Amino acid sequence: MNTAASPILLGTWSFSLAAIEAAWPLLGGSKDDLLEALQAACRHADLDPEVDSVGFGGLPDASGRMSLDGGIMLSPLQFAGVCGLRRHLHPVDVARLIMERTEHTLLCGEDADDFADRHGIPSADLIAPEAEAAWKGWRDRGGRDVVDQSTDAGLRNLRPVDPGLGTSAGGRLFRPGDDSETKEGPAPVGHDTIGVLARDAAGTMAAACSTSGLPFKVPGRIGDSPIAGHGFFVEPGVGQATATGTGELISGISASMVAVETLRRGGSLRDAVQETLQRVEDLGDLRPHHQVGIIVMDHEGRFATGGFRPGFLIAVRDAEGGRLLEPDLVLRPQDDGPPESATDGFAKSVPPPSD
Ligand code: SD4
Repeated sequence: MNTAASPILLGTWSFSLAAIEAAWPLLGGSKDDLLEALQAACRHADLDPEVDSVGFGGLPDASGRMSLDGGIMLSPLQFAGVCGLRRHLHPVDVARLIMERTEHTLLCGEDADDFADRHGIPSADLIAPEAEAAWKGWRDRGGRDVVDQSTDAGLRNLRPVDPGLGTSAGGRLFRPGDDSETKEGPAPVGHDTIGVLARDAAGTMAAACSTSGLPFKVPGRIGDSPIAGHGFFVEPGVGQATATGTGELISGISASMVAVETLRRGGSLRDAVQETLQRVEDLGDLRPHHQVGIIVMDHEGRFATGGFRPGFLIAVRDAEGGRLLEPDLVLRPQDDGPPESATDGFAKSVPPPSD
């Protein structure tokens, strides 16, 4: 549990530490500064080819094409998400435009890309050579339906396990088909997003998420990250939250909404984390690769964090500097390390096209 006062930036996973560090100088006293800081943090992760779950370094869908999702939120009256971008690298930039220049809260697909074009956002090549190579490897190993082919496709360890910084794994939480070992053990694989919670010196809160979603997902699949209440939620005067991990589970319980609603009903920050993770547990039918990480902040800038299973890390940047934290609560601490196997898949993907 943290008792930090404002201003503060929190990010999901160790790779977000560099992103929130880059954003920190932008965190001034205006709402515009706050949103700029969130955009800068997400852009930083989007641009990093070493981060294989967000933006340019992210892994494509089953067809070999990238699609990016994201969202931004100041309040239940000021938020927007965008999903399925195929030509624009920074979903949070597009989401902010939707929030500020339309009366809508969610745009998707080609029309969202066209919307970004019309507002002068340059289009970009979204797929890094390494990500394309990973997709080709997956395809060449017969990747088509992870449910049946998790072993053949090299997708044994599907749960994201954050190796922290300074390891050979760098920002890679997801390395499908990569059997290489890090110093800490098998190369971690998984799926993750950058979620950022910001609070400025004036006490204004805002949240954002950016992701490439699940690797090799069924084309058109959308997770939690662009949807308010799921990947992020902000309630001025109460608190805010962001969730990461298996989007289908996060959406199934409206995880960020549950966390903030727990605060609204008088629960503590720890209650909010516990309630959210317990709802995941209560879903039942959980598989070895399932993971949910949650960060909850109250309106005074105090926060608490949790992971359903071990392997989640949180980045903090405040007046004391930047650092990584272990979650305050891990609901299933016994589920340590990557799962031995994942006999059930997570993407139920379609066959990839042949050349
Ligand atoms: C999703 N939750 O699309 C997102 C991305 C992710 O941790 O894996 N985040 O499911």
